Amino acid sequence: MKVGTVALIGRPNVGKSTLLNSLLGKKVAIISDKPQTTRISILGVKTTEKGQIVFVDNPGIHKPLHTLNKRMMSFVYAALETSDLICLLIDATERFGHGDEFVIETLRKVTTPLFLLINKVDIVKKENILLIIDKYKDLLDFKEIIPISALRGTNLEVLEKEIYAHLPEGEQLYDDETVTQLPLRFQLAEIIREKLLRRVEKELPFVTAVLVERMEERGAGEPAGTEAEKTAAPEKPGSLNSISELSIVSPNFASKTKEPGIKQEEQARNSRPARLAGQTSPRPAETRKKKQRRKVTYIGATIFVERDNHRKIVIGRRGHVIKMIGIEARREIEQILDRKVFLDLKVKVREKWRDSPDILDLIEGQR
Ligand SMILES: Nc1nc2c(ncn2[C@@H]2O[C@H](COP(=O)(O)OP(=O)(O)OP(=O)(O)O)[C@@H](O)[C@H]2O)c(=O)[nH]1
Ligand SMILES: [Mg+2]
Repeated sequence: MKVGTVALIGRPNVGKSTLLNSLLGKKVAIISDKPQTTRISILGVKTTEKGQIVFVDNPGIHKPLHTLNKRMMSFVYAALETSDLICLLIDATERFGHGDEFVIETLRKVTTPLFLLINKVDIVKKENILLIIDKYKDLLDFKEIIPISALRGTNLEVLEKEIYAHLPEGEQLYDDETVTQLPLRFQLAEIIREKLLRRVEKELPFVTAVLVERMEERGAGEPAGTEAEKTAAPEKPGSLNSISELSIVSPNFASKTKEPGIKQEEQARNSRPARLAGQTSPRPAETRKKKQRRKVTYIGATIFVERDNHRKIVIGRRGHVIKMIGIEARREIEQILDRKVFLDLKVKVREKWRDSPDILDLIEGQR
């Protein structure tokens, strides 16, 4: 068996998380067109008849200004130290600049075998790829230089073959079924953050964080999210109920079916036949089943921002933005949990949370 850890490294937005998901054939990491989406190292295990590759997606390499960013970079440094192979991803559509020099300098100190992956070749001309190869080939001691498209899956088989060729022999580190080790709570917070990143611009992506504070099962008799319920069970930030831990062992973000639109969903809910007068009551077992089906998972999450004007942007005019984030996140979460979800999103201002260890600890505590 060939077994080893492969770190995906590179500047923000080059496509590391897209590559992780494509290699695994599953959505494990969230993706956005904004830089600094990934904030921690994310493991993705791929087991084949040849062996087991543990891919480690990482935050993008950047000069850290805040405590958050310093913590992000510490994941990168740890990954560089503990990997058997490093894949440096670059974006074929971007010109070489200071950020790339910083990456090269960071990697100069590392002795681990190194591949160069030229990503996004689906949207550049062949001549440009040759120019990039020419620019990079002598900058570091690359064992392989492979043009890929993480999005389209181009050349990923070649990449995997070359990775196996460079990995040591060893015992499997994880069982065959393991894909990632992310706790459910972290995944859910990330899904919410992904939908949020889609809807905000400028500095907003950098100043937002998501904390899933509560998650519990609620029955049909106690409608989810009412004020009465909230007062009955006071919020305990950082605490979670049992369900979060037992829901998913091997998380699968991948969509199973095409979701019905909101309208269809609402129609379905409204079209439940009302019991006619004189109709006999259902038998107890049936009632239990029905109740089970009607149970919802309540998820209470907080979106942190740094200023009140950020809060207004995230909420949007008449709550439009937060509503759309909520709808999109809830749909994906319902697919993962395979049950109805009530998603309760709040937006809180915490000045300078990016430099507040208590908030950073809470957010990191989700993983
Ligand atoms: N055309 C094209 N776009 C890609 C490709 N790979 C990634 N992208 C896009 O590039 C953007 C960034 O992708 P991510 O996977 O989030 O990048 P990342 O390197 O993980 O970014 P950070 O987490 O911020 O460091 C997204 O809009 C992706 O859709 C590719 O092969 N081709
Ligand atoms: Mg990423």
